[in-house]
Amino acid sequence: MSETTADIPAATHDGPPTPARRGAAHDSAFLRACRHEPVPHTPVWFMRQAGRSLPEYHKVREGIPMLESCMRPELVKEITLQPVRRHQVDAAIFFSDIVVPLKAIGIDVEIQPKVGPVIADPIRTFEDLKRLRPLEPDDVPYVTEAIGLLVDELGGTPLIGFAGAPYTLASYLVEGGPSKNHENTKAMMYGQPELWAALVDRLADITSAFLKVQIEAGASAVQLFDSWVGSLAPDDYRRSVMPASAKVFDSVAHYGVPRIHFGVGTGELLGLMGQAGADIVGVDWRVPLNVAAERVGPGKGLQGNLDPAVLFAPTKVVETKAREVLHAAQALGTSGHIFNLGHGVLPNMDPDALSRLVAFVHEASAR
Ligand code: 1CP
Repeated sequence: MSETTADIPAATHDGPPTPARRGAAHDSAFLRACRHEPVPHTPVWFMRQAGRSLPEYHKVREGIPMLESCMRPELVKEITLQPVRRHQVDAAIFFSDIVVPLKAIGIDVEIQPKVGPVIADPIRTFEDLKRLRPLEPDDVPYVTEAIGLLVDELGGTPLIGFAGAPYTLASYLVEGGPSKNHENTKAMMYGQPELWAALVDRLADITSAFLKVQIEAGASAVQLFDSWVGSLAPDDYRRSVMPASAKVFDSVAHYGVPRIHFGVGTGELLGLMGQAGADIVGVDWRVPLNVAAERVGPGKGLQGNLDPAVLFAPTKVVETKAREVLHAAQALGTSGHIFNLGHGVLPNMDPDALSRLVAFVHEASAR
């Protein structure tokens, strides 16, 4: 990282008084680790910690469709805070979804229970691209409002904003929904490279705008989820995806907030994902962190990487495996590691196992 959150020039923000608000979290273990500064303990949070396995989440969401719930600031605040209260994690992740900006510009998308995002009219032609208009802050006023409420309430706990990366968003838009093999997406990428380049470039602009809204409203860090990019070979990633993801990282570089880049099954892409512009690279459970550190190279932090399925094993096993993660992270030196799962919390996970894991990581890494 070239800048720290302390260096954010106030003049670059014309929205709410963000640097001062973010300032409350400046000395948190999470932001210190992002800046490679000494930490009192390894910070920990979980991807998909909001929602999913928490009974209090299912209670407040009852009868409210997923995307509608993302548009209600008080509800978003409550759901974002639930895992912070319950697990004592070191960071909150904003409750939203990667398809929220697409819905906000008028794409007909729904999140179907137990399925995921479903797009009524997939994007397959240059004509279809016209539907992907730029995102303006006024398209997502509920995001700005919810983050304002949250930052006030979170105090010293940092809030992570996020967005879907161009490849992962493109996979939903082109396939029309979740897909195992991404055959239509790859057919476009290989067979119509100009259309593909135009698609991911538009998505880069939408994603950049969505992250900017969150940062200007007070998010302390951002994570770009390229969940499904692990299905690509490195050369294809470099040629067809990296320019669009790099555009996103560049567009928010001047804010000086840490930028995390995560994908699943991306062992072969870790170096390139760092080069795309991330300050911290998220690693799934397939690559030990000491190996990931070599692939990513010096100067970048790492986030991860306990296999989520380990949480279904007895506590002793969870602790042994968590200790192995902490041990492998020592390759990074004394800081620059954020403990997380190698992918999201699973819906049927025992919330108490997650709380125990947070306490264990704090205790085992206390310095
Ligand atoms: O901690 C949190 O849960 C924060 C909010 C959050 C985040 C960070 C949600 C709420 N979604 C996401 C990101 C997201 N959404 C990703 C990237 C992260 C990842 O890889 O897990 C992806 C790929 C999506 C798309 C999506 N939305 C899926 C995956 C479908 C597939 O292709 O397999 C699903 C199931 C959703 C719905 C969704 N989003 C969020 C929640 C809590 C849910 C479940 C819906 C519900 O509770 O009704």
